[in-house]
Amino acid sequence: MTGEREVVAAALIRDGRLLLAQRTRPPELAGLWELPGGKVEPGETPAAAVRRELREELGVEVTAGERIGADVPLHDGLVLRAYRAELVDGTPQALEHAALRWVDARELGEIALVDNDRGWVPELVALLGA
Ligand code: DCP
Repeated sequence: MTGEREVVAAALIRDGRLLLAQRTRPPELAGLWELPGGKVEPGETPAAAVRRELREELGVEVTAGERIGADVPLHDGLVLRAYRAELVDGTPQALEHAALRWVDARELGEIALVDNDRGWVPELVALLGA
């Protein structure tokens, strides 16, 4: 029993742009943009969860890198953590999201992110080299 279950979110950056995905659910989050990810399964490492979630949601192969930003406590004992990710193979597709966008630092500051991801913006802007 660990008590705390992790949700991973991936900061996939290419050519100075960050990949954002537009949620379809639940209704209160639909239309908002997030770093793609999801719950770590029992017995799974966070890095493996990043790889699995991006395979499922975007149809791409990635490697998971270092953590960025602060932990975000969620409901029900979940904690949300962001990790860098590098694209290894494929082109991201919105398999489970409404749409995808590659945003630069300026666009990241203007887009409607889910509240939970907003605290990471300063670190993300720094990674985008703005
Ligand atoms: N979440 C978030 N920001 C992200 C990714 C996730 O705030 N960048 C939140 C939304 C949910 C929780 O984390 O409250 C779990 O995310 P998902 O619903 O996307 O994860 P799963 O698809 O793994 O969960 P399930 O299928 O159980 O709904």
